[in-house]
Amino acid sequence: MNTATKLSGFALGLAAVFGTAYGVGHLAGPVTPAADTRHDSAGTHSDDSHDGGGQATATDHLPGGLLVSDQGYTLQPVAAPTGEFAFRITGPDGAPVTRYDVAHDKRMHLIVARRDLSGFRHVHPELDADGTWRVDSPLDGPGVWRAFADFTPSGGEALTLGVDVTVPGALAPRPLPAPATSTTVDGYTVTLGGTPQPGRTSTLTLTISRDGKPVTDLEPYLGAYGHLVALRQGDLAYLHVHPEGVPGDGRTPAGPAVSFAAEVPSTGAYRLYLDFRHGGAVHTAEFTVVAGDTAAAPTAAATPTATAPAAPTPTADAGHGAPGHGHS
Ligand SMILES: [Cu+2]
Repeated sequence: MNTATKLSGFALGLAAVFGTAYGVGHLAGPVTPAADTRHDSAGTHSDDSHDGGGQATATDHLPGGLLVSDQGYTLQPVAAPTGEFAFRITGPDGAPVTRYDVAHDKRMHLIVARRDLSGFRHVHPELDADGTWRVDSPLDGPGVWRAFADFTPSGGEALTLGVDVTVPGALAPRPLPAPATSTTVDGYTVTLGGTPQPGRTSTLTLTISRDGKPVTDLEPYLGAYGHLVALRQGDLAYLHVHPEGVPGDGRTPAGPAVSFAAEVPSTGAYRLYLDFRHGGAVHTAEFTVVAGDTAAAPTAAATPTATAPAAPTPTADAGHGAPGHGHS
């Protein structure tokens, strides 16, 4: 088993993810901002001018997933047969990207969630020769979905692009569930220890049990004992956080606890999604957490979809007549 290579790749991925998600350049060591990459238009990047060591841009301070196009790469959903979801990534030259680096065992991670933070899925599409990614649609029902493509183009750095996709039909918006430190999924109980703090690294520890017994034989999933995605309420900023320790490194237990180093970019409510593998299946445990000022704690009334069920933004209709809206 090529542990050194996997570990190295994992560490590189980790640095890239953290750099992208949190804008903490010091974690990304070799990544240095390059003045010419402030321009995202095609043509400012040539394949031989970047070795993957650094394509920092003015958007580096943003969390991932907020942009449909960044650093010359654009996420484009394409028409697909019923039951399938398909998309392309076009590169700085405008052509679909066909070469990707493997990160966390896969060349493409597709994460979807509705705008109300329900319906989370994490799937792995297959790449056609022409650069189209296809997968059985994870868009499980009507609503406005955010689809995140988390990938590393060969010769580039890790990126997470996001795009809204609407599935027509009657929408039953879900209020954000209240913050909790314990949840159940598929017969497992998962507890959350730790609280994310804006702007600094916090340890989040998720502990898994079943029938009252700690689970100590978690199975590696994508090279780790757990994958944690956090989405910020309000804009679905995407934070992909990875566990401390790697299966097989001689010091990382296979449960019941999996710890993550997480840093959230702001106060506010976040939905955490923990993917873990046990019994030959992947399970997803979800939590709502509030970072920083607890006055920002979510309530049903504060949930965007509660005031505008058919729109992804709370003031799309009411705002025009509201005092101080600023149409002058
Ligand atoms: Cu994945």
